[in-house]
Amino acid sequence: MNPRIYPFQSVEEKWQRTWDQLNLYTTKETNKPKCYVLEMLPYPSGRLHMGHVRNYAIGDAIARFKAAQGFEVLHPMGWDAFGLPAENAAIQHNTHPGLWTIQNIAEMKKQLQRLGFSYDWQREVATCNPDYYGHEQKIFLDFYKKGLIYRKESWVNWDPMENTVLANEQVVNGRGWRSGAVVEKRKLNQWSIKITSYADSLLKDLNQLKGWPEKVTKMQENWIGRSEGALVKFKLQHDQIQTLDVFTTRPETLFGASFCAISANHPLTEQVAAQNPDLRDFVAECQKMITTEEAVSTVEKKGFDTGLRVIHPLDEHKTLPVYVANFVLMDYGTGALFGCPAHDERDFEFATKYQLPVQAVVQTNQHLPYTGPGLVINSGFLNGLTVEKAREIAIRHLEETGQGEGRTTYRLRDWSVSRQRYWGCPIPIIHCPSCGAVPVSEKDLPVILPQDVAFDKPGNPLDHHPTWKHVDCPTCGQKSCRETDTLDTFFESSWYFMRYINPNCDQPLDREACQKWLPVDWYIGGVEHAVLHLLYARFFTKALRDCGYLTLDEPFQNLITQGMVCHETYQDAKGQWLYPDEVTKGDDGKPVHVQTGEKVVIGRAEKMSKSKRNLVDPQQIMDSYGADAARFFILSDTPPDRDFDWNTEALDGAWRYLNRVWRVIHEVIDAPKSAGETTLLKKAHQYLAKLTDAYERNAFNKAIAFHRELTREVEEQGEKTLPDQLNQVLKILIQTLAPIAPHIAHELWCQVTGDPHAVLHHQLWPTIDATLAAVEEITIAVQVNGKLKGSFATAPDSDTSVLEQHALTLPAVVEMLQGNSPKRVIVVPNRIVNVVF
Ligand code: ANZ
Ligand code: ZN
Repeated sequence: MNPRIYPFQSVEEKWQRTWDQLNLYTTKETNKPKCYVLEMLPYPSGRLHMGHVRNYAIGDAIARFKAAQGFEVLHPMGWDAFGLPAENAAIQHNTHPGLWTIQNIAEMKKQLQRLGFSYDWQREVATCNPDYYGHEQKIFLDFYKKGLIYRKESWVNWDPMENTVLANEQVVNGRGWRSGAVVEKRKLNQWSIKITSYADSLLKDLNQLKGWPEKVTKMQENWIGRSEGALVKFKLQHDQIQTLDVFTTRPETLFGASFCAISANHPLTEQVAAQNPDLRDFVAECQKMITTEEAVSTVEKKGFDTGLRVIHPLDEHKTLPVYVANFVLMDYGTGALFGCPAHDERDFEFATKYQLPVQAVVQTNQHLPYTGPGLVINSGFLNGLTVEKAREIAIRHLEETGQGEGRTTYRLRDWSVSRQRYWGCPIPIIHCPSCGAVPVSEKDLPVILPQDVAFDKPGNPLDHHPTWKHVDCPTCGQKSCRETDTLDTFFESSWYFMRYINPNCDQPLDREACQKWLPVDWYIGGVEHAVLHLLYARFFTKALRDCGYLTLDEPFQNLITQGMVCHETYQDAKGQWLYPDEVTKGDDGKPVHVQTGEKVVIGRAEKMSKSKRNLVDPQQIMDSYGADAARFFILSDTPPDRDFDWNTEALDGAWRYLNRVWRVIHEVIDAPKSAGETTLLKKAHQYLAKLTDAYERNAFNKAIAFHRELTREVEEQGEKTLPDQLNQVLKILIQTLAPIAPHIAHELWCQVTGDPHAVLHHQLWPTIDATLAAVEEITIAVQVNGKLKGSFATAPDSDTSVLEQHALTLPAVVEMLQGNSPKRVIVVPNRIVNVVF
């Protein structure tokens, strides 16, 4: 064996086998502090993609670093195994969704193991297993008994390609999030979860999530969409007992109201439509439309005058027309509004179209519609007040006169969980002709999916199954039917991380163990889950808490949303997308097709996707460079939360670097020792301090850069350094590489320690020797507009942002800025900060 070339195949295979035999990553019950590191569980599509590799490389680096720091780490993995692709595959390849899924899991598990991630495989969970979804059915029943689940006929988003209902969250720009098909509206009986009853605590508790990226908490805040305002009751002119209730955020503009508008699905609309065929046509037209807010906001505003009039609550001599309008959502507020064209753009557009009055009630010298602050005018007792004050007074007046009240509304909708699909968790309900919807008895759980299903016609195979759904009512014994809807697969992913804690528990959750292990300390996954999965999982935690399973409010303490893995795109002359390995450099250095030699057009880097073929298969990388190089590469150069641009040179570079570490360590161990005093040990502790800090902040790209520098120092000074000092240095070098490249690190560890059975994973992180790590301080001069104003001492090579921060807090600088922010701050590293304002 040539010791100068790192034999990654044999080394990686050897250690993976050994780790497995030692059960090295099995979490034990110890007295060590706990650390739960979790990566979002994958859908078993069949093969890992680079996004997975990045996600799990980040998680594994954290898990290994925490273990080295003395934590008892829980690091599980599982499969989000229900869902539509399995059914589609079954239809296309004439196989069974379950079989397809199991095969995919086996394939992907092999790949994960080949990457050497430190998962505790004994806790593996596949959500399509009755062992899992049976407990989920119990949770469903618990929620049902708590009144958190209900069934109602409602308008739903129907994906005509997937033949199923979609949640609002799954409609993107009016299309199905997965199929891309234009979504239609249908009226169906649906099971829904009352996530709205937790709207307030889901919003308030965002404050607790200090370890989450701000952009994610912001997205959730917007999604929950709390609006404060009032409910106003307008009396109908023809029937003054009935009122039309509207929700408004701007009750202070009531004197500027010139119409009311109601949804096409409002009960009042139905009343009028019963006698008005034209209105019926208009309603039908509205119902075809997609009613997600984004769709509604862009559609042309249309209305239909019902002929009804309502009495103005603050001026009984005034009446307003009532329109049915296509922009009024039935499931927001009360499904009705009053329009104030002078101060709302949409109302203005509507009023212009239907020639309704535009009366300004907030003073402005800008043109209408004006939506800013100001003093109220043309509004009787509200005149002269600020908008905020007038709002308060208007609400008090409405309350005192019994015409309304203060009201808070949320944009968040209840979560509709019914799916008309086979490959999902059966909803444990039986429909009895006399008793209605009856929960399946707990002793009859799990309700297991039948194996023998056919996909030969559209619709739900569970519904077509000859026997499965026919059962007797648990209450009265009458012939009844099982619910044939299955649950949205987001249901499974809302609680899997609690099941890992004790996957064999005979209850859904092991209360005591959850008490110990939750919350998850680090959760890593894609930002595309910012509002769906992450909101549902938060809701589940609170609902399960209220069902007595847990005592905690929030499931995920720290969240890392990793950026996408991007690659440039290639197209041939005909516009066909090409795979990266179909492209090479021609004689003139320009890109050409490998086979035809034809010219290739390079497009900018975009998220790797099948459709654009800008993919690199992780398997190929593992085969040609090894797991460590793949992991090292995907963590270098870019912080975890940024998009990662593929760079083949950097991949080669990662591989070459690991070889270099290998060679350098061998060379210095083997060198004849004519050693003396060097600065290497001091340097090593200085780098150890920087590396530790980088790992603490999950700045793996920084850690890698520091590691490269430390290797260079070892290369330069290693052979001249005293053996026992050198030994310490090499250990630091190896241990600080281990979270990212654990195989080579373990092998080198055995060589440096001379113990072929040493287990690096059991080694604690090296302790920083503060005296050795101490760096002389340097002085940074601080100028304001080019004049010297002071100075401060700091460590050499401090970040520019650190220097800038420090300079801006100097009293002399604060005084000169007087609370203004500087125009520019120029930092010359290690020397000077110049503040310009
Ligand atoms: C009168 C008014 C005057 C309004 C004004 C705005 C400006 P946010 O802030 O998003 O909560 N609205 C109420 N219910 C609605 C529904 N079901 N569908 C569509 N729009 C509805 O929006 C609240 C505002 O949206 C409410 O305040 C109402 O119009 C409208 F100068 O009431 B406003
Ligand atoms: Zn019955």
